[in-house]
Amino acid sequence: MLLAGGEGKRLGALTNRIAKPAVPFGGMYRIIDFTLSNCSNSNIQTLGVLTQYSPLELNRHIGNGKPWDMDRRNGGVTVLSPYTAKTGGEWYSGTADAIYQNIHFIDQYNPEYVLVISGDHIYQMDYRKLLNQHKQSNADATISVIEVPWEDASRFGILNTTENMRIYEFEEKPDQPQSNLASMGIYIFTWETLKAYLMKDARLTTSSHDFGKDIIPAMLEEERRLYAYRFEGYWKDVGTVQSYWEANMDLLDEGWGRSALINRNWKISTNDSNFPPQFIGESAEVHHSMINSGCFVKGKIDSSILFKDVEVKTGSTIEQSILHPGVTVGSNSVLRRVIVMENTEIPEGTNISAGDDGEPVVINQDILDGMLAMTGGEQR
Ligand code: ADQ
Ligand code: ADP
Repeated sequence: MLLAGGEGKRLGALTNRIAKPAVPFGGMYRIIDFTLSNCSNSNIQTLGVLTQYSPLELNRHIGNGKPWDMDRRNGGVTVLSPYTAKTGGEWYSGTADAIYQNIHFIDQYNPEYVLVISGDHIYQMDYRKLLNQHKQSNADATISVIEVPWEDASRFGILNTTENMRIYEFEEKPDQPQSNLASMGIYIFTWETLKAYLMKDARLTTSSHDFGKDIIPAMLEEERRLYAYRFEGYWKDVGTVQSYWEANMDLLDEGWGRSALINRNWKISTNDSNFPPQFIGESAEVHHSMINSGCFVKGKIDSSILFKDVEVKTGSTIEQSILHPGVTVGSNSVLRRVIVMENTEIPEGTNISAGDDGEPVVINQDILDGMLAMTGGEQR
């Protein structure tokens, strides 16, 4: 069960119209492609995707699931919006409620175990290893964990384990974290146990119906067998503009970027249309960047990611920036640490730079028009 319904307020303009998992990522993908590809590479054949906020583009992207080998008659991918749930017509109030409202969907398959994952993480993980550990330790729940920098710990569910990885302490986003071992929000549950807890939780008027806030603490309280599975590797929750920008820039790192995107044993699949080959003009200079097809480059590109069908005209410089599909940059413009959203037209001579320390700037046509009106169309 893939949770893809959060609003993603902290991504600002990027999620004005599209759900966070559908935000373009890495030159030709969307954020959710990494998780969907983990599912197909782990040989998961039945997947429910729980959507809620601005699901249109996300639904279109997932389609019948063919890119991820989920277009099958039995199982495959099913998009579960709040209105398709049995109790019907009510929005999912929290992550646990989203699963609760789809109990009948899960029961159709009579599973022994259920994997619960998020649509907004960048990582490569074989869920079969998580499942193996879960079975071996005869657990009620197994939570995938990773060590995070201490200064970030209060953004996560933080836990402590015994030597054999049994969890004895868990706190959702604590003000004063007692450890830096963080829940990745990736769980395997023994279905019978989870179902009982979901049904009990649904009756509690004081509950926020959230896995981290309610379900896990309730299981711990009753001394259920909760285990941690240590994940080794790259993992990033792309919940903020800063982390979205960093995760994109990380792909330009030859080590991780290469293993992430060109790994023949772990293919990242997406739903993408064909564009003609990119054209790199005579005056162009391109360094340390990813340029997708259909691009028309005559300016200077450094440490940047250009999605399909982007045009950068002569005399312009693009640095540490991310240009979504269909963006055009007029001549003699400068963009530094800027994220430009789909189809934005940047006029000639525009200069937009984020400071080195602050968050990167996010621009769409409305924001840009506002900026240009303020400066009377002059350079800023
Ligand atoms: P958060 O990331 O803050 O913490 P949350 O906001 O609950 O978790 O979102 C989890 C996932 O569910 C996201 O993919 C979100 O889009 C989706 N989602 C949220 N509300 C939903 C709804 N009503 N319907 C459908 N989908 C919904 C969680 C854990 C922490 C852990 C971090 C790791 O609670 O313990 O440390 O993930 O990122
Ligand atoms: P917010 O906290 O900004 O209201 P939400 O994620 O709760 O964000 O909701 C996103 C949008 O969906 C908002 O426009 C909100 O009014 C609407 N919304 C939220 N819950 C419901 C509901 N139960 N029924 C109908 N619309 C809802």
